[in-house]
Order: sequence, then structure tokens, then C-alpha cells
Amino acid sequence: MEFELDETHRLLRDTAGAWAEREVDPLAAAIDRSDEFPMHLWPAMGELGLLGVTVPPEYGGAGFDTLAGVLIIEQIARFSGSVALSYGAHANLCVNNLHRNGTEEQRRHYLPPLCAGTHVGALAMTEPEAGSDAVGGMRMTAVRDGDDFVLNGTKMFITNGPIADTLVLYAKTTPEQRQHGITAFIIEKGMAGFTVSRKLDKWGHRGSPTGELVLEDVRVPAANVLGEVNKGVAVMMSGLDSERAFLAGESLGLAGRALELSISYARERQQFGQPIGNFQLIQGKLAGMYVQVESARWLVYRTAAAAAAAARDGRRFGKEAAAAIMYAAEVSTRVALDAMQIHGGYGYLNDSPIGRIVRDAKLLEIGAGTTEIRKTIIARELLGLR
Ligand code: COS
Repeated sequence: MEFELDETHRLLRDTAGAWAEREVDPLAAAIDRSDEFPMHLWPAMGELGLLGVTVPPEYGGAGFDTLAGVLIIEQIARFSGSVALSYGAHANLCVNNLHRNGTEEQRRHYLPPLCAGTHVGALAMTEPEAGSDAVGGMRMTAVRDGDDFVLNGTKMFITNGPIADTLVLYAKTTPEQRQHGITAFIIEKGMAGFTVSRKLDKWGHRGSPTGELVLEDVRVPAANVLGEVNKGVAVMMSGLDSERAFLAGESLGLAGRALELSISYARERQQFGQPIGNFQLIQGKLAGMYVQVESARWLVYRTAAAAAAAARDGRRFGKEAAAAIMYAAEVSTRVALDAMQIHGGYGYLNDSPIGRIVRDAKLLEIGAGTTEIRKTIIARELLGLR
């Protein structure tokens, strides 16, 4: 049984962490305030091999595994949840999905610019009436017409949607067959009839653009079907498992940073003539935060390692991925709020990063499946129910 990261993973973690501290940390507050996506980071991340982390080098990727991606997103999230979330949507939800399910031709065409960071990627699943009920509520339709499919409908809450060049999008090709009538498509932003109807104004993750997308008679060539017609539910569900394992790393980064900042503050902040870290109530809080972060860390790392093995063998890891993100997300909200309590009035000011971490942490209990859906997935699998 191996409990340590190997040398490659440690090196990747440290390289990503040093890069994020140098390039992302100084921008994080401004990204949050302006709600503007830092586009210039993408080619830099592409050059470092971060964007195609799980994609083989022949398509422009770095050829690592899910654990590598988790370590990278964790490090980015220590400094900016917004950059981390956009990174996750690009590198996992779009790029990893496209590589896992794409034909050789699709991979060669779409992956190199996404891995290089000259294109931005996104995944369009959620709709105004299809949040938790992602399968049953889906209204986007795709009707075959000659060599094309004609798509109509609206997608909602799409991370990177307003700036994406390439999107993986789910639609119903045979709506009456419910889960067996879904197909995945590769969409390009320039396709006629595709519009970003709104950029959404969010509480957190500001600067990671989220959009509502409208497709009106968008003609998509049949060559852009990702996987097989009417077999999209497998692409979608296995993608959700992978996404949950990957994004759990963001929660870890946010929680870890909240703890780091709290330790520094407890050492420096003087009250009653001594550092507040000398007081047992603060010590108890820090110890509790540490235990939660470390428990989440090993659950998330172990799940990421298992996800890579499962992906290789074609096994499902729904319960494990749901458990990892559920626990890490709840920990990160709790730890971020504890950090605010330790920082007192200063933590409540907008020039402190703590409020941003609280706002960012909360989303991970909602996006990628709510805590309630995660519990449903875990319980259904434990009980052998469907
Ligand atoms: N690989 C392949 N197929 C899978 C799979 C996987 N990992 N997991 C599930 N499936 C299949 C199921 O086997 C089922 O097919 P069959 O009926 O042929 O057996 C199909 O997918 C549908 O699964 P299920 O019946 O479980 O769907 P439900 O409608 O009951 O929905 C939940 C299940 C609620 C778990 C799902 O809709 C969900 O995760 N909702 C939350 C959505 C979400 O996370 N949104 C955030 C998006 S951020 S991009």
C-alpha cells in the first residue's frame, strides 16, 4: 500500500504550485473584482502542459493521469478558485472527455489547440429545467437532416461558456427513449445559430465566466457526434464521475489555503499582549481544520488514483467520486468559514482573500451535482438500488 505521492506527481505539484503563486496569486483579487477572465494565462498554462494534462503527447497533451490533474487544480485553487474552475472545465470536462470519447480524426482536429491554450474548452450539460435531473429534464434536441444534425435548445450555468471555442454538448436525438436517446456533440462557437445569450453574475468564482447558451437551428455535421448516436448517456455519466474526482481537487486547494492563511494570521495577530495562536480556542479551531483538510486530501488523492485505474479498465467509480467531492466540498466550506472566524473583522473585508475563498468554496457543494445528489449516488450504490 502506497501512501506517498511518487516523484513525478510531487514534481508536478510543486511546479504547478510555484507557477500559480507567481502568476495567479497577484491577479486573484483583481480577477474577482473585475469578473474578467485572465485569457493570457491560457497559452502559458498550455506551454506548461497543464491544459492537456491527461491527454497523450501526440495530441499536444502531457500524458499524465487524473491524480496529476487533481494536484494541479489543487495548486491553482490555493490562489484562485476562479482560475481553477475554468481550468477544470477546460482540462477535464472538455479536453479529457473529448480524448476519451473522440475518434482519431476528432482528437487530431480539436485537441492540439485546446492543449496549447489557443482555444478554450467547455462542457454544456445543464439546462434551465435540467439541473439535478440532468437526464429526465434535458430539452435540447438534435434532429438528423442529411449529413447534419439540427440542434435547438438552451444550456444554462456553463462554465467557460461565454468564451469557449470548443464545447462538448449533450442533446436528445430520440427524446422518447429518455436516457437511451441522448447524444454527445462537439460544437464550435462559430456555428451559425449558436449564441451566448447571457453572461451570468455570480456570488463567487468571479472571473470564471458562466453563461447561458442558446442554440437555434444550429447545423452540426454528423462527423461531430462524440461517441455514438443515442449512446451519449454513458459519455455523460462517466464524464460526471471523472469531473467529480477532478474538481474535488479544487475544494482541497481552497481549504488548504484557508488553513495556511489562518496559521500565519494566528502567529502574527496580537491580542491581550500575545499572538492569538497562543489561545486554546484558536488552537482547537486550527487543529480541527488541519484534520479535516488532511482527511479530505487522502480521500481525494486515493479517489483520483482509483479513477485513473478505473478509466483504464472501463470500470465505474461513481460512488467513490461522489464521496470524494462531497466530503472535500463540505470540508472546504467549513474550513473557509473557520478561517474567517480566526481572521475576525479583517477576514470580513473585501481586501482579504478569505471572503473570496468562502464564496468559491460554497459552489463545490452545488456544481458537479449537489451534495444531495452525491448522497443519492452513494446510497443507491451501497444498497444496490437504481
Ligand atoms: N458509465 C456509463 N453509463 C452510466 C454510468 C457510467 N459511469 N453511470 C450511469 N450510467 C448509465 C446507467 O446505467 C443508466 O443507463 P441504463 O438505464 O441503461 O442502465 C443511465 O446512465 C442513466 O442513469 P440513471 O438511471 O442513474 O439516471 P437518473 O436519471 O436516475 O440520474 C443522477 C442519475 C441523478 C445521479 C444524475 O442525473 C446526476 O448525476 N445528476 C446531477 C447532474 C450534475 O451533476 N449536474 C452538474 C453538471 S456540471 S457539468
